[in-house]
Amino acid sequence: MGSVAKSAPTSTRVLTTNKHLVRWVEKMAELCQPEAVHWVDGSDAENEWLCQQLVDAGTFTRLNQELWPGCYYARSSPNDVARVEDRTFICSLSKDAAGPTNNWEDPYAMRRKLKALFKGCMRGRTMYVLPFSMGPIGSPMSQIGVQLTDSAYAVVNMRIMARVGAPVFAEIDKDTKRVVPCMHSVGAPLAPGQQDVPWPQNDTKYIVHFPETREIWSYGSGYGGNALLGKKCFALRIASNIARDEGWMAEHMLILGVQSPEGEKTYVAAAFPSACGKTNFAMMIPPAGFEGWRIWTVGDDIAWIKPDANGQLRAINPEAGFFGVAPGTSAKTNPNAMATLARNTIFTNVALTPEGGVWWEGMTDEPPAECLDWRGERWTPEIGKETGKPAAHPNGRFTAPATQCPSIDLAAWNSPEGVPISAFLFGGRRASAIPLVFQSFNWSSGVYLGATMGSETTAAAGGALGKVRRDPMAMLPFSGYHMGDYFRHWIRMQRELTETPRVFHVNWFRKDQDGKFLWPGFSENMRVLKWVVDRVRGRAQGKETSIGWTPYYDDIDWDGLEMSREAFEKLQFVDRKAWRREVMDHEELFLLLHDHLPPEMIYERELLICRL
Ligand code: SAT
Ligand code: MN
Repeated sequence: MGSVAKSAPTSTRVLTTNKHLVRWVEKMAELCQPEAVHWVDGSDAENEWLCQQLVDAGTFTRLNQELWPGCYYARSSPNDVARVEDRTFICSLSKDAAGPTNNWEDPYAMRRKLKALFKGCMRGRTMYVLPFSMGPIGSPMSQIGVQLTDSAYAVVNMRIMARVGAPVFAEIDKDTKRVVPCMHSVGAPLAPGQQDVPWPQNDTKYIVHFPETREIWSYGSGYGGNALLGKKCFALRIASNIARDEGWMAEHMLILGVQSPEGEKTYVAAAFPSACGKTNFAMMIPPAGFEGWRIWTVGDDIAWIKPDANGQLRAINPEAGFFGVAPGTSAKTNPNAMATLARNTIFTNVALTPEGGVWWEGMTDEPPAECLDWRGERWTPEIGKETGKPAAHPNGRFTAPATQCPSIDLAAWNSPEGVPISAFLFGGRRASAIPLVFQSFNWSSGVYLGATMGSETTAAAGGALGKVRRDPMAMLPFSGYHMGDYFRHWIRMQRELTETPRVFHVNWFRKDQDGKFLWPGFSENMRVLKWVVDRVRGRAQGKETSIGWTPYYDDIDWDGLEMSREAFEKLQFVDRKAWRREVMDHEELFLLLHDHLPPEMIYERELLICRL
């Protein structure tokens, strides 16, 4: 990358004419007392300068540029490796508005607490003024935020994950949209002359949302969803509030387009909890037997969905990059992801190889003979076996630009009006009871499917293995208001639509009595997706069962896959006994939410019980 100037940034001058923004920045600088204020223009030169600073500070290691051009490597502090759900707060005026599944504190009390925490918290550091657009700049579906942060790591990651810099300031200067203020500090002020650490953070962490005033305050963490405030904090928790008020939806969903050999394109959005293969599904390459078919990726994590003037739901991906889990990603499981992260990518908490490359569990069949693990300690396959310690943290991540993905639907991804959504898919990781695929009878039974979806906890998530956790629409940690009201909002959306998308439930993870997966998954999921498209287009039969419409064996395209009629029946078996237990489990969630639960959910449950 050549030599990089170490001089001070040129753009410490104010880059906006918006007086409110200037005043707010001044006020916050007064509170946080940074050494310098840097207005982020988003240029390549600025990015290189920031990355060089991170290298000098020991936060970044520049990877071997022959092997990994434009790539950097970071290790977080061991107690700052994931989102912190128990430190995440929704501070609405009333506790009731946040609901029983969110942490709540009185907003006035929380503001006092935050003020004390942020007082002088940026001493000795630079405060970056980072403007970002979630969604294409200028799109009517986009939203704008400004993140003030003392973390250059957050800035360079946000630059990949969102549209940032001068064009966003230009948009702010038009003064046509409300700007969401986002405060972020790692909470590690430096005394004069004090030596910095590679990963500054604070053991006290707060991820706070004020839904009514649309504000985010994040303290103590430099990692992922805690620090890249455009992502979960804005695009889901705050946006879900905006969406409810304005009649649209902010969802934890991937968006993909299915293209037939004839060129027909059908877009679907899908919600799976983490570690259920959302990124793999969004970037799928169709299997043998599906020549001429293509999957186009629009997004892998978040969808903003809105009815257009004709009552058709349209979706945009508000993000500009992928913040994906590295372990398990390989040329076999997801070649498109591997191509995406081959350059201009930031790797966090994976292993560093002696030749200046990265490695993680599952990347190759053969681990490297030797490497440094995510803590920076020497790791060999033998040490790994002895200690049981993986080389990469299970939540090790890559931050990669979406435009580098070979399957990116570039036109759709940049389109201000978004893509038409024809189907919603809900799914989880379920060893038993739940068939490979079934379709809900209608919108409200589809909302019920999403509301009651569950997933077995994985090692990455911690806790008891294999226990089913209810995670409605995969939004449990991300809905910025009461889950019961969130279901009501889903129910109500139908009134805005001339044609409702069809709703499906999928489960790639069903096992037989011996614990063997009944379905090969990955690219073979295309067969299920094709049935979904055929149903949407009115081309495929469905068999009515007590839980919904299921495919007949002959309605699935089996070209290129060995799957007997009997094996398929097993995959699709509706086990009434298991489903009765399932319904009891739904009741538990409903009891928790009962005083805000829309009546449709109760009716749907009753109907399901009758059918069973
Ligand atoms: O750290 S993030 O919230 O961005 C990713 C995740 O936890 O799903
Ligand atoms: Mn996610």
